[in-house]
Parts: sequence; C-alpha cells; structure tokens
Amino acid sequence: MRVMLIAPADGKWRKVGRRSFFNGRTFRFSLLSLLSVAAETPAGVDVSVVDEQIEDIPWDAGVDLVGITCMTALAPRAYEIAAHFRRRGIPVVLGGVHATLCPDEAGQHADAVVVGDAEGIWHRVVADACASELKKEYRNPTAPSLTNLKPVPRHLLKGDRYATVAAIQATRGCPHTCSFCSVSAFHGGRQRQRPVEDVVREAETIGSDFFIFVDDNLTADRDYARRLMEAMIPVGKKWITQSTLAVADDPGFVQLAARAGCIGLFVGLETFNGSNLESVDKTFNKVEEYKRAIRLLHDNGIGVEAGIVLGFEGDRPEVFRRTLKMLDDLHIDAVQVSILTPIPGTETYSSTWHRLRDHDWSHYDFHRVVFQPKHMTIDQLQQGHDWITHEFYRPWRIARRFVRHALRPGGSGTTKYLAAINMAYWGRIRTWGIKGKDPAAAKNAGEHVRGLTSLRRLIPRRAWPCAPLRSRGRAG
Ligand code: B12
Ligand code: SF4
Repeated sequence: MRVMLIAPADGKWRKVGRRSFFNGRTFRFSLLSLLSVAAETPAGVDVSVVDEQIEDIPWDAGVDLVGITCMTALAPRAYEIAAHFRRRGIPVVLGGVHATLCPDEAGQHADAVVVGDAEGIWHRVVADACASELKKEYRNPTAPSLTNLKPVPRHLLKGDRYATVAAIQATRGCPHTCSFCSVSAFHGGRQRQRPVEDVVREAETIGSDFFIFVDDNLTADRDYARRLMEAMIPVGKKWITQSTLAVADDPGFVQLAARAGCIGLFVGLETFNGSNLESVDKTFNKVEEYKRAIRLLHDNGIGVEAGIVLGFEGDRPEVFRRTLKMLDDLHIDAVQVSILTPIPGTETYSSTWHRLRDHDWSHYDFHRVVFQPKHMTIDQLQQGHDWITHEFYRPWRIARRFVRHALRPGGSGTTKYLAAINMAYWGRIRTWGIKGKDPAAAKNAGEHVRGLTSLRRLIPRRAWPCAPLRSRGRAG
C-alpha cells in the first residue's frame, strides 16, 4: 500500500517557497502535522510527504490513499487537490485544523475526514482504506495520550529546502480560550503534555543545535515547563517557542528558560488597547506590563517576536500609527501583523458572522479583511495592515533593531535567529508587494487641509496670497 500525504499551498505561498532566499531554503519549518500522521502509518505501508509550498504535486503518482492537511485559507486548494485524486479513483482523507473545525464541509470533498488528532485512529483509516471500507468520519472518543509518541520521520522532508526541519512539540493546545483563536476551538481550552523525558530524548537526537518548539503556549503549565527547562539545561541546545507574556511574571523562570536554551519567544501581544483584549477574552495580557516584561526577556538574551492583530472592535484608523510607535518603543525584534479573521469554529466567527463580507476561505489567511470592522472601512483596515507591515520591515528599521539587540545582554546568541526572521518577513513583503498607506495620515492630511479651509473662512479672502494653496484648500 502506498500513502501520499500532502500539505497544500496556494499561489501566494508557492511564490514564497520557490524563491531562493537563504540558499534556496524557505522560512518554513516543521510540517509536524503530516510527519505525525506519517509516524502513525503502519509498518509496511510506503508513505511519502509532499509540501506544495516547495515542490510540485506528483499528480500522476501511483498511490492508493491520499491524506491532505490544511488550515482554513488552504481549504479551497486542499479541495481542488482532493478532487483531482478522487477523479482518478484514489480515496482521499482530509485532516488538520480546518477539517476538524468544519468536518461536514470537509466531508463533502473527501472520502473520509479525521477530526482531531491522528494518533490512535490513523492506523484504522489506513486499514479501512486497504479493505475499501473507509468510513465518512473518524475521531478519537477522547483526546489521545501523548506518552510514547512514535518518532517523526523528518527524513521524509526535503530538509535542504527549509530554514530548519528541527521542530519538536512538547504540549498540544492551550488552557486559555481567547475567542478568536483556532487553538482554543480545536483543543477546547485544554493542554496535553508529553512526558518531559520523551521530549528531552527527542531534543537530544534531533541532529541540530537549534530547534523550534511548535507548542501553542509552552509555558502555560509552569510546573511542567519548569521541569522541562531544568531537564533541557544539560542538552545545551538553543530553541525558540510561543508563550504568553505571563512568563515574565516570574523572573526566576525567565532566567531558567534562558539557561535551558531559549533565545526567542513568539508572544501574542495582539493589541495595545485593554478593551480590545477584554473583547476577545484575553485579559491576562496586561498592556501596562508589556514594557517591563519585554525588557526582562531582553535582559535574559531572549528575542521577542510579537503577534499583533488589527481590526478589533476598539480599533480606529489611528491604531496603525500608534501600534507601530509602540512596537518601536518596546524594541520588539520581529512582528507578525495579522488582521482579525473570524475563523469558522471560533467564538469570533459566531459573533461576527453577520458582518462577514467575504466567504472565500482562501482569503482567510490573516492578511486580508473578510469582515466589516466596527470603526473603519474595509479598505482602511487593509491599507493600515499593509502599511504597518511594510513600515516595520523597512531596511533602516531592521538595521536599527540589529544594532539594538547586538548591544543587549546575550544579544549575539540571538543574532542569527533575529536576522533570519527579519529577512524572511522582508523577503515576503517584497515578493507579495505589500505597501499600504496609513489611513490616519490620509485623515490627518484631510483634517489639515480642512483646517486651512476653515482658517480661510476666518481670514478675509484678499489676505490669502497663494493661489495653489487656495486651490488645495478647495480640493480638501
Ligand atoms: C508551527 C506552525 C506554523 C509554522 C509551520 C507550519 C507548517 N506547515 O509546518 C509556520 C510558522 C510556518 C506557520 C505559518 C502560518 N500559520 Co501556523 N501554526 C503552527 C502551529 C503553531 C503548530 C502546527 C503544528 O505543527 N502542530 C503540530 C501537529 C502535530 O498538530 P496538528 O497540526 O494539529 O496535527 C494533528 C491533527 O490535526 C491531525 N492532522 C493534521 N493534519 C492531518 C492530515 C491528515 C490526513 C490526518 C489524517 C490528520 C491530520 O493529526 C496531527 C497529529 O495528531 C499551529 C497551531 C496548532 N496548534 O495547530 C499554527 C496554525 C496552524 N497556524 C495558523 C496560521 C494562521 C498561520 C499563518 C497563516 C500565519 C500568518 N498570519 O501568516 C501562516 C501560514 C503559512 C503558510 N505557508 O500557509 C493558524 C491556522 C488557523 C486556521 N484555522 O486557519 C494556527 C492554527 C495558529 C492559530 N493560533 O490560529 N505556522
Ligand atoms: S493564549 Fe494564544 S494559543 Fe492560547 S488560546 Fe489565547 S491566542 Fe490561542
């Protein structure tokens, strides 16, 4: 039996994946979703992994079963791929975040859907496919244990095409329930953990001195995280991961994480407006604490990539300029700017569905406005998102960040990582031609001109010497 597992990519990402930054490597890593499915494939079955971001799909491949993973924005592409193989009479199974959040929809495009984790269920899917007895849906009755997971077959990836394939997952899910987040919708506000010794063994044998913990919130359970950090110290490798900023409530823990090899954290700051945080149930983020927390991380040699979301209920056209200033003032090392995207299955989707203006999933990639924001036009939100993304990654800003971080304690340890991440974003912005404009600047310019117009009303006409200025005033 031959199984082909496919990670789809749309044209935009294919363009990024085929560009030769970093010696032909694309800034993408992990593919742990499909590698975990591959790991669960019964012995004796021939399994391959195809990542469309970096390679073409072998449409004519002689395989007996196709498995496709996808996030929401890639669902339409996944369905296209599924249709192709089903036309050839090859059964297709869909799994992953979107299929889990929308199993009925996915089921219309596949022979079977796996809802949730593959562990504990994929071997049955393969056996049923082998016997031509695929059922429409497979799901574990309870989330499977993460003890003794099978080793992931990273050799199935074309390793030389990625920034790194050294990615490990210690925990799945997150105990928080932020209303816009797919992770809370997928994992139901729960986190499961692998035994520390399993994780450490994988870190020791991963064959690279640097790796990524792809966990959603590695530090959520502080006792678990502390045990993991202590066990990671002797491993002596550098790594980055995701966490909330609550990690900085405990300076001792931050020091421990740094000793354990942490050189970078992706933290979802999301916004600099407390009422926005309230509106999405993320009040454990304290805007007034951001500065102290980030300085503490920096002082321990830990770089900070911030996740910022634009388009919350409290955001107005001034939000972009204010956000950029805050990012500069906080000395943020890299940022992932997203547009609030009501992902199906999340609470945000239910609360904003009446304001959805775009139902094409391929636009749900967090960089396109798909709903009517409360205090802005759709165009203002789009332009503002593009503008701040472009501004933050202007070469002079990148250079300034390098200088700043080189002067920080432990700065040199993070140089390679911060350079790679900044250059990856910069390359993507260029490839996609993102520029935008600040909606508040347009508005302020308008106000300025309107100001001149009203001033003119106060001053007698003959006192206005400059005709061009007058005509500009009229236009405004
Ligand atoms: C690591 C990661 C990345 C990495 C690597 C991605 C990769 N393909 O390897 C990078 C940084 C590149 C990335 C980028 C993006 N990401 Co991302 N990413 C993640 C993260 C944190 C972990 C994914 C992972 O490796 N999980 C570990 C595996 C083991 O778990 P799993 O994926 O759930 O897989 C299990 C099951 O779902 C199932 N399964 C999965 N697929 C399949 C397929 C079959 C056939 C079967 C049977 C089962 C099955 O079995 C697996 C084992 O149990 C997830 C969050 C999450 N928890 O999923 C976000 C997440 C998937 N990313 C997300 C987003 C939005 C993005 C970006 C669009 C961000 C952006 N604004 O640019 C980009 C898009 C990139 C692209 N090229 O398209 C969202 C997707 C939301 C959605 N519903 O669409 C998530 C859920 C984060 C979030 N909080 O919302 N991402
Ligand atoms: S803390 Fe992060 S991962 Fe956890 S639910 Fe909130 S946004 Fe999602």
